[in-house]
Amino acid sequence: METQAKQYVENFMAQIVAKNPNEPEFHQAVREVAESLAPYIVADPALQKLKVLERIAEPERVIIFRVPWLNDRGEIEINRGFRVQMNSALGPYKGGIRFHASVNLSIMKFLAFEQTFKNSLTTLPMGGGKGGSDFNPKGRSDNEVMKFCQSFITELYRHIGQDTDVPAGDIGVGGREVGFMFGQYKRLRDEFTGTFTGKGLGWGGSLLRPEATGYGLCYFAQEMLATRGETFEGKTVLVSGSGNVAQHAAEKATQLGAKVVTLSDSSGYIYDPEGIDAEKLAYVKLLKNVYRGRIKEYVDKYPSAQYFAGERPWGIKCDIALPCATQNELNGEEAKVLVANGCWCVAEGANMPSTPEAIEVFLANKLLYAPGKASNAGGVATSGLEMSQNSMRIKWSAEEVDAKLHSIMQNIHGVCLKYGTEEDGYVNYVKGANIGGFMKVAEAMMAQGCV
Ligand code: NDP
Ligand code: 2IT
Repeated sequence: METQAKQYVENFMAQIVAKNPNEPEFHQAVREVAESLAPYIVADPALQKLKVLERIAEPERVIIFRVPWLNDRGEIEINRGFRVQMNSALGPYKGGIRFHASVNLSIMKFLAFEQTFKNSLTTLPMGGGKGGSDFNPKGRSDNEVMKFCQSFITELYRHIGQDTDVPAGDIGVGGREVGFMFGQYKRLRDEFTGTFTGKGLGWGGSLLRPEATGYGLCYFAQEMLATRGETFEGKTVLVSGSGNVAQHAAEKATQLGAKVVTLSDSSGYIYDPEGIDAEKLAYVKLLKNVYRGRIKEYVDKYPSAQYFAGERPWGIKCDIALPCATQNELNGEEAKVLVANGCWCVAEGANMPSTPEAIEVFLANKLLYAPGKASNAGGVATSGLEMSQNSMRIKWSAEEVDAKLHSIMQNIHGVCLKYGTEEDGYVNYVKGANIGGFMKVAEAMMAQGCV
């Protein structure tokens, strides 16, 4: 069976690579899932005959479009917009929008593919999608960001809707950008609906949506730690990134008694051995979200910290690592350093931050290791809760949303245990999340026929 499964993966991946050339991130995400599923697929003639995985790896629709807009100097700028509508077996396409210079079709497809399994794990009725643009918001005025968002939506609006496709934020897209996109969408459609999530709290947004990915990550990590009789209390934690997910992961880990000692951005990282407590984090939020500054400015304010330009935080000794910046930000060599320094738990806030080589190191050393599609699902889960509140025209309290988020993360953890526990008792969360996420999508696709 094992050789048959390996052969299945190689044949399947050869087709994926041939059909989707120059898309390394997409190949990486698909291979990981195919490796987890292969033993099931080779044992199940129905899955093979109905080509379920083959269909899941082919987006239902990809929209690529020109985004022309006028900058503050009156010049025309042209960006490329994307929306990958990956899978609608479980509900309307759902997933964030990313604005970053690196955005391309491969990155959009890998994110939409991951989103399909993640959304399935939440148990909420959401299909998988992702969108974005190679627009770089850094250094742009509010006016330029608004102009760009309006042009982006002037094309995208015809492809989305509360029952069709519901975008949200991701890298480079937060409350400000969702506001501008929603405003233009509402203007073009002449409808006030829940077509976007991550909206402002005064106009349809859900309480706790901004916090949800980072908080959910820590709730998931709490469950992982509990399998070894442990908690966050007194643990040293590395966080990478300093955006939405990183800030709220650091906040919740600190509330749970841990000491968070790093944050980063694409220019470098800061190490504060005394810990980034609530007061320091309030400064980080102001610095990043209001002044849109760089993390190196932290050391001007708090001289107890050091800044390391051009480096990533994985060389610092820790118990727990929470990568919360971007894909492939933690490689095999860095994974070995983490393990050598005594790190025993890695939970991903970002999407696919660990390279395949890093994952191999974590699994070989039997770390508690959770892939993003399980551990960062709290963000999209709370987006699902925002959709429910919008449809019902009601607003839940922060306590209600937090309780639902908590129980969704506990449930995802339970699914990972169910499908990922190996013979020796080790929990392979990669396997657990991939199989658990796939099952529901596959059953729905088989029931819905050849579509
Ligand atoms: P933000 O834009 O708020 O923050 C992104 C952070 O990551 C910034 O600190 C940024 O630094 C850093 N970063 C971005 N690109 C790179 C890069 N190429 N190399 C190093 N650092 C980089 O985004 P989010 O916090 O929302 O997203 C972070 C991750 O979490 C992404 O992988 C996203 O897909 C994932 N995620 C987000 C969810 C959400 O609800 N927002 C939900 C689930 C997952 P810099 O300012 O220098 O670019
Ligand atoms: O990667 C993700 O799950 C997100 N960026 C959040 C998507 C959403 O629709 O809330």
